[in-house]
Amino acid sequence: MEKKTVLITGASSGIGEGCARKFAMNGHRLILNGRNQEKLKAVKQELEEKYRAEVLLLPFDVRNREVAEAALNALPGDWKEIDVLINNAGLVIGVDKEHEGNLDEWDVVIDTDVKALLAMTRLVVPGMVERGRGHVINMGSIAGDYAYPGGSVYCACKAAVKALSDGLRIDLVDTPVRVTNIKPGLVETNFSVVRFRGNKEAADNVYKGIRPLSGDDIAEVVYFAVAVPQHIQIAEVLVMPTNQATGTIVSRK
Ligand code: 8X3
Repeated sequence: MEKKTVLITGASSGIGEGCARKFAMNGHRLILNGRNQEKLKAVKQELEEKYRAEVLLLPFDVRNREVAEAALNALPGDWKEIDVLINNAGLVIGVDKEHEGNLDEWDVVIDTDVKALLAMTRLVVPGMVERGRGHVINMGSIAGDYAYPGGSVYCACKAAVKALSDGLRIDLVDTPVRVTNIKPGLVETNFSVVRFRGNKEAADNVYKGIRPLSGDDIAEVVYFAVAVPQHIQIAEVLVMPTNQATGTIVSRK
């Protein structure tokens, strides 16, 4: 695969960091977005030292549309020519029932998982269409396939990611730009720590007795979808641990 410019949101940890590593080790150049500047710097340093990767940092909160637009406009020279947009930034806070949860927290979740993904798409994809090349990877989830207890808002957001991916693929059908929705099951990252509001023990329990996937495992799938020849569009991938079958059916030893 020829060298690509890859923009990853939420790249300071987990799946985003895994994607950064995978693309860096294969000689691509990276624009890494995230809120935590220190963590982003550490990722950049690692990728530069290990893989001599070219890495540019764009530290901002994806929920802030104006800042996102200004940051993208300020990209130097041909760094503006983004070939791959990985809309990875996402989170959930809490496992509350739909009729009991905190609406302010849900605003954060919906703004990040849905509205920011849409805003980044709106900012980056017109250039892809103009240049006649590009690939949007949206990080969906098994949670978008069926709702589960305590997950209704998150599940709704990931169902929205599926609809946005399908809709974008329809809107781009007469262009060379490809759209892929990756839907992971259990992946051990900081995701559950945030979901359980910092309760590490509750977060660890999610992955107890099963070998979960890692951010690097998901990065393999993302990379595959990008690396296949241009006439192949991997539309959707549902990927989970071998001992997981659905969002709620898991065998633990
Ligand atoms: C996160 C996976 O299993 O918590 O998208 O819904 S799960």
